[in-house]
Amino acid sequence: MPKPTTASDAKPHTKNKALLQWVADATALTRPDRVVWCDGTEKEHERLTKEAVDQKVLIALNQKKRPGCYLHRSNPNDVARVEHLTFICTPTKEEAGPTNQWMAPDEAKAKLTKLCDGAMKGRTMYVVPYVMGPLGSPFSKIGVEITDSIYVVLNMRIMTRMGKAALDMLGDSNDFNRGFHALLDVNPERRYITHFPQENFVWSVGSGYGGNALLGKKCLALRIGSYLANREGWLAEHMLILGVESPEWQKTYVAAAFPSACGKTNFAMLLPPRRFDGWKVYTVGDDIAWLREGSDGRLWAINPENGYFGVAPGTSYKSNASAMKSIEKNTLFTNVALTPDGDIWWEGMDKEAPEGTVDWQGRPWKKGGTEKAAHANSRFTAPMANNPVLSKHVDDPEGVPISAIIFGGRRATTVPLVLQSFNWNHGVYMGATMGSETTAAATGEVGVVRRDPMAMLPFCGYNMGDYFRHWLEMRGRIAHPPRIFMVNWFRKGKEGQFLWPGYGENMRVLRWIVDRAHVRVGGQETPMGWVPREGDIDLSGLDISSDNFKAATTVNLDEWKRELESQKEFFDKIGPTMPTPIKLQRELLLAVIDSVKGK
Ligand code: GTP
Ligand code: SPV
Ligand code: MN
Repeated sequence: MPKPTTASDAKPHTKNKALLQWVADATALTRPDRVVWCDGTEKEHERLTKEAVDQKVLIALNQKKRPGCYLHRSNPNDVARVEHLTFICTPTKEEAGPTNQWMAPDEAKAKLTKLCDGAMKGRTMYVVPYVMGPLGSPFSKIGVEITDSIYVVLNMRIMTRMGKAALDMLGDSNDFNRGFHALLDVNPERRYITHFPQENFVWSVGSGYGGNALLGKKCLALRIGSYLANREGWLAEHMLILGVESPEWQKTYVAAAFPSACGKTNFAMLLPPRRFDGWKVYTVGDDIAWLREGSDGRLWAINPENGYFGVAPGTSYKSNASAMKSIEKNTLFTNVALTPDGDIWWEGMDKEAPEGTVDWQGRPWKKGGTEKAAHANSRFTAPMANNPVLSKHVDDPEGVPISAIIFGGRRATTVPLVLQSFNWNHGVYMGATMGSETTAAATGEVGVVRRDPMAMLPFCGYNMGDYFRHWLEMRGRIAHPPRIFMVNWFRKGKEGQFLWPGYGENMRVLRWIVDRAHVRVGGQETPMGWVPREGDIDLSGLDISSDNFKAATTVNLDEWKRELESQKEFFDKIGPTMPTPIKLQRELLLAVIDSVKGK
C-alpha cells in the first residue's frame, strides 16, 4: 500500500464504496508513492501551488502585477488536442460512427492497462472529485478524476466545482464519471485519449494538455455528455451561452456553436460598441452548454464549467477587455511568453513585447523573426468569478432560457455574415453541414476547410448520423424552439483581409439575431435563408465601406451551389445513418438554386 506523507490528504472524505474500490484498483495498477484526496480548500490550493513551483511545473509570475498567477510550459510535443489519438470505445464500430476513431473496449483497456502498470511509481496520485454544472442542479454531473499531474489538479480546481462539495453531492451513489489520467512519459507514441460511453469512463494517458487531460471538459461534458444526452433526451454542445440586454428589452439568451479557436470566448464576453449605449452582454458560458426542455416549453441551458480555458494570442483590451480583466489574478497561463519583469505576453496583446522576453519554451525571443513568442494554442485558465460581465444566473440550477441558437465557422468565402434558417429542421441542416477552416487548437494542418457539424466533429461521443437524428427529434420536445442562425465573422476580401471588423462590432449582428428571434425586425428571404435588408443592421459609427458590407453579407448562388455539392461527400461519409430530412434539405436547396438560376 502507498505510504501517505500527511494523514489529512490520505484520508478520503467519503465512504462511497464504488469510489473507494475504483481508487484502490487504480492504486494497485499504477503503484503511486502517495495518494492525495483533494478537498478543494484554500489551504490545499496553497500547498499544491507551492509544490508545483518547487517541482518547476509552475513558474511564479510577478505577484505584484499578477497576484496568484503562474506560468506552465508544457512539453513541446504536447500543445493541443490530438484527434488522431482520441478514441470512442463503444462495443461496435457503428456506434462510434464514421467520424470518430474507434477501438474495441477490451483492446483499449488491455493497451492502457499495460501502459499504466506501475506508471505512478515515485509519483503522487491525486483523486479529484468535481461537479460539472451548478452545485445541486438536477442537470449537473459528478466526475472523479484520478491524475498524477499537479497541473491538471490546479486547472480542475479553476475549471470545475472541485473538492468536498462534489463528494457531498455524490453521497453513496455509483452514478459518477470515472476519469483516469496518467502522464506516463508524455510521448505521442504512448498517448491515447479513450472514452467508454457505456461505462461513463474516460481513460487518458500520455498528455498533460487541455482537452486531453482536464477530463471534465471535452471528455465528460461533450463526448460522454453527448452520448448520455442522446440516451436521456437533452443536448451537450460545444456552445457559448450569453445574455443580451437593451434599455428597452428584457434579457434574451443565446447559445452559439463555433469550432475551436473560432471566437466563442470573444463572443461570450462581447463589449457593445459606443453606438449601443445601454446595451449589455453577460457571459453564462464560453465553451460548453447543456440544453434541455423546460416545463414552459422553452429550451434551457446551463454552463457545466466554472472557469475559462481560453486562447491567449489575439486577446487584448481592445479585442476582449473582459477576458483581460479575468486574467488579472488567480490565473494559470500555459505556453505564453514571459517578460523580464515576470509578466506574460503573446502576439496581439495591446503592448509590444519588452526587450528580454523569452518565448513559450523559455528561449530568448527575437522581435520581428519568424518564430512566435507565445504558442498559437497558448491558453489562460481563469476562474469565471473574475469576469466583470459574468451573468448572475451562472449558478441557477435550471439555467437560462435560450431564444436563438447560432452556428458559426471560419470561412473565407460563401457563408455570409448572418443567415437565419427557415425553421428548426433547416437550422439543424445548417449546423450539420457547417464547414470551418482548421485552427491550432488541434494538431494537424491549419487553414483547411473541413465539415465540422455543430462544431462537434471532435467531440461527438457517438455516431454523427444518430446525433443529427437526435437534434431533429429534439424539436418534438420543445414547444417554443429557439430560432436558428448561421454567422461568419471571417469572410475575406480580394486582398485577403477580413471584410467585417468583428469582436465588439458583432453586437450589430447579435442585435439583428435577437430582434429576429422576437419577431421585431425585418429581413430579406433568399433561397438559402433570411438575411438582413439594407438598414436592418445598424452600421452607424462603424467604419466599413458599403462595398465591404455588401461583400460580407451577400449570398452568392454560384458559391452556394459548389458548397452544397461538396456537402455530398460528407453525407456519403456518414452513410446510412444520415437522416432523410437532412439529405432532402440539401437536394431541395440545390433544386431551388437551379430553378432560380433558370436551369
Ligand atoms: P476554443 O477555446 O478553442 O473553443 O476557442 P473559441 O471558440 O473560444 O475562440 P476565441 O474566442 O478564443 O477566439 C479564437 C481566435 O479567433 C482568437 O485569435 C481571436 O482573436 C479570433 N477572433 C475571435 N472573434 C473574432 C472576430 O469577430 N473576428 C476575427 N477576425 N477574429 C476573431
Ligand atoms: C477546444 O479546443 O475547443 C478547447 C480547448 O476549448 S481544449 O480544452 O484543449 O479542448
Ligand atoms: Mn472549445
